[in-house]
Amino acid sequence: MFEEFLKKIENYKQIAVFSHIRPDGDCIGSQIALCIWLEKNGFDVRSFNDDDLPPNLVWLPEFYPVTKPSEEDVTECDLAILVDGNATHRFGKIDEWYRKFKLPLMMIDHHPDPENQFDVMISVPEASSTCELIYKLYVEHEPGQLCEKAAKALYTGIITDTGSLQFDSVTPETVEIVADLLRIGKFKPNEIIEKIYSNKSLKQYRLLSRALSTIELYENNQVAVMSVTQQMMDETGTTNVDTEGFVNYPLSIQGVKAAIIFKDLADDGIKMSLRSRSDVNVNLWARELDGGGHQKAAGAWHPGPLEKAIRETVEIGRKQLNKVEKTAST
Ligand SMILES: [Mn+2]
Repeated sequence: MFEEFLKKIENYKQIAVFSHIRPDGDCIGSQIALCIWLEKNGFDVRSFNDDDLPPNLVWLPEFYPVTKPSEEDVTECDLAILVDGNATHRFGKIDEWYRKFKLPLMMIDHHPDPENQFDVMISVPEASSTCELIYKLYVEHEPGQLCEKAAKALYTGIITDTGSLQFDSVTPETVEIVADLLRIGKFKPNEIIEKIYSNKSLKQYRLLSRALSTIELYENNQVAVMSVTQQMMDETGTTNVDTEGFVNYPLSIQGVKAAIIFKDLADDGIKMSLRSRSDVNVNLWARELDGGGHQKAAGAWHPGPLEKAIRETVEIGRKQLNKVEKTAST
């Protein structure tokens, strides 16, 4: 899988590794494990993200620092590697800089339909996570280089991107990889799970309680909609980051095939997260709204207002449900 990558990377010395904006466990975990790998193999590595890390991941850069990039940082590098995203516009300012400085790009990712803008592309949409791919890079090249820190970073990404090994993207191989990471990393799952999940604040639960009371079902109770408004966040002293994981509540209502959380972020418009636990493809759904993601988890924006966003999105979902029903009955 990494044959071309391993050959071409030898042409470079100073490498900048980027993870996508609004970072998550998989992009930061894969970024850190890749940086450790690059460093072990003699490259000069810098690790960048334009955004702050969410509070449950701030411990990860202890393994390898992730900083905000400047134009100057980027001019010092002769290659950029982008992880866990397949289009430069998902990575912040590097989108502009790589064009300006004609910086070669490589990409390692598991989202469908990559942009055609990379010199080397490792694109595996059926992989559970980008961390699973970075694990394979270690194994394919020199398994002995996989250290405790990299193992913990990779474990974090696989766990967060698979809903703790619950999603359909999890294969027997994914579980074998996790077993190997536990062995190599010499940690107990709870050491990391607690950092990722048991860090909720009371104000976050106050917001959750407001959000739960907005849940409505549509399309014969198959689509669940939850909303969070700027006012709710202001009144509970929370921000958009605090809504992480909320969508799983409407998604776990009996009979629901897909759930959407609408976040009315006032001037910024409405951010939607779509989740499926059926054959409903929320990636196609989000694409009709100029968003995208995976079959079971996708995102999109709507200019608003909220009621209009919900109405139009549910309308699109109706087509998806009909399509699924049709395929099921033939
Ligand atoms: Mn990912």
